[in-house]
Amino acid sequence: MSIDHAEWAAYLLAAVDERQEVAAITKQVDELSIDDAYAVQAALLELQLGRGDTLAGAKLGLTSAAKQEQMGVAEPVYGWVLQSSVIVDGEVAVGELIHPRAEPEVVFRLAQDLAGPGIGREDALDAVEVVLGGIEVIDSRYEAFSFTLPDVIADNTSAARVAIGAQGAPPRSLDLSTLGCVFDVDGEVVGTATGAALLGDPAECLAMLANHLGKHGQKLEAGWIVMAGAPTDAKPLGIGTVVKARYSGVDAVSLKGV
Ligand code: 0L1
Ligand code: MG
Repeated sequence: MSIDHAEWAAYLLAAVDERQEVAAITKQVDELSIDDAYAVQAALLELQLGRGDTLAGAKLGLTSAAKQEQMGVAEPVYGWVLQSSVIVDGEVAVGELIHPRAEPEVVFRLAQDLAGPGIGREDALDAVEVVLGGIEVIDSRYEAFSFTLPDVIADNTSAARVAIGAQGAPPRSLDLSTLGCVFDVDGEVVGTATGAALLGDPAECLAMLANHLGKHGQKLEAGWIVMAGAPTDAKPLGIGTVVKARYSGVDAVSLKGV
């Protein structure tokens, strides 16, 4: 039976709107291919843009062993960052979400468009204006935060909110594979990693995303932010929880659940 991409996109958007977890798509269909999953993701984006939202950038997820092990999924995934998801004030309204988790992110802001195929690490770095620290709030729309690879792709890779540090650094002023990250929850260190956790180098993640989009005739655009993925696992974010991601060479980011 063929997959109705628009129907499943509406199903996921209703879960977002109603703040209600829903059964994974793969529990309800015979097969959800990776291509179908990205088509559902595209249909979901179309619905969100149709409501007046705009694109702030793109993201990778599951680019570190820590995240792949946490979620039981062994491949990187790609998604979109909506302007409405970008947090500007250091607080996240937990009641707007289902079961949010927070995770540190290495973030690129692009000075130039970047279009695959054939993009390597150096091409990717050429397109970057600045490297920033971030925290992503993910919020799977699926029951118990549990899914297969195609499910999480359809669900725009659990994207929900992102906060970005004020001051970053030019990409070639940093050794991205030794860029340090310490993740705190309520003042306690819960995770540590270096940029090498992200496919050996976060710039490789950026190149991978540009090449993935190139296969679909799409590109990363100047001015966008791109999240390279979380180098540590994600932690639950409740009301009153304060999470902080500290980085070597770029500003720290804090977020409080309210
Ligand atoms: O953790 C998850 O929900 C898996 C999807 C990828 C999310 C991410 O790493 O940004
Ligand atoms: Mg993430």
